[in-house]
Amino acid sequence: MKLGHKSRQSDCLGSAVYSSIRLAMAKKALITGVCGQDGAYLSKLLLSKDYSVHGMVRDASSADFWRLNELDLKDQIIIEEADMRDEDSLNTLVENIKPDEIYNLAALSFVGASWDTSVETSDINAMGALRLLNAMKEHSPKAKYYQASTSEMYGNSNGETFQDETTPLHPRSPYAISKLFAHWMTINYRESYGLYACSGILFNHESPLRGINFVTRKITDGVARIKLGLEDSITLGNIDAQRDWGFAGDYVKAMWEMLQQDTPEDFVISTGETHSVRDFLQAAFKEIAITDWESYVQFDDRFTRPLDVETLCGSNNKAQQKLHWEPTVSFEELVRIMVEWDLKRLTSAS
Ligand code: G4F
Repeated sequence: MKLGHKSRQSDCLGSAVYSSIRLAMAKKALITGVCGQDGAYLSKLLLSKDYSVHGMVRDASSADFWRLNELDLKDQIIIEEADMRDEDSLNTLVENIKPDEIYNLAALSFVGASWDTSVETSDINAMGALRLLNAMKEHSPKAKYYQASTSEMYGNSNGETFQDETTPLHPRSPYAISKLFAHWMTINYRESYGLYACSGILFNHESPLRGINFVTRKITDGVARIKLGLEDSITLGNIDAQRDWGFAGDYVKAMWEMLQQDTPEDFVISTGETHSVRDFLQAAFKEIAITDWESYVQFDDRFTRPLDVETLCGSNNKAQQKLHWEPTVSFEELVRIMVEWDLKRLTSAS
């Protein structure tokens, strides 16, 4: 008995030592915006690769960890407090962690709200990225930096069918302009200081972890509520807008790949297919066997924007060639996954 106990104890000691050696040797990643959709999927990916993941939040006592809890990750992440608006907090954070990789995902990301929050949006998305780049340059210049850039930067792209890394940028919202600043600062710091800093120009990417104010989740949640008799319609704005929608779980793999290259470069990440909000509605209602979906959809001007981007469709050729990355979830599968998840969630809540 005793021997067994001793041996279990030494096993425990052995595994504790092994764990701390592993932790000391593990690559350290800092993720800003860890509580968002991409932060959660990226954490999952990095943990599966044995990274030690430091997730930055502004205030741990009020942060909403539902996505990390949904993926059962919360206890595996080292939660760090800092604020994209506070230079000192970012300097201290980067100096203390000395991360190998920094993923800047923190942003006010809802385009529609950015006209009303233009100053805060610029402070967090644009100046925040600059503050973080400065912190990295000062305290961890060998780190690799990923900037979450966006297809919103293209605007209407003068009728070009596909947008790629060379397409001219013409942003149409305060959000897109704030991201454009961060995008160019990332390029500038790479060229000026030789930092490993790059941007992923990600087209729309969705999942069950998407916030409810984005059109895809609003639709799948609404469709599930209609199916369960909780609501009788969905109210939307411009349903003729077209987007290139992929699965967020695929897109975080591209972020990681970008930081594993020999030289830092910017990449478009997209599916290469575009669909209208109408198409999304039709596909989502099809999942609950409703074909006359128009009778369940209402229009309200409150959900339109002063300026909208009409069509986005990205060419992912460069990512395919250099990162060997391609999307694995089709448009129809994505819609199905999201509707099924919302149905399950609402059924178990009732
Ligand atoms: O889902 P959305 O709000 O996404 P949007 O504006 O394309 O931006 C998303 O993708 C970007 C990447 O390209 C990210 F950078 C950004 O942070 C965000 O993740 O709206 C999609 C389209 C728009 O044209 C919008 O006008 O749907 C239209 N729409 C129609 N009715 C609506 C609604 N959008 C929302 N959110 N709510 C509606 O009721």
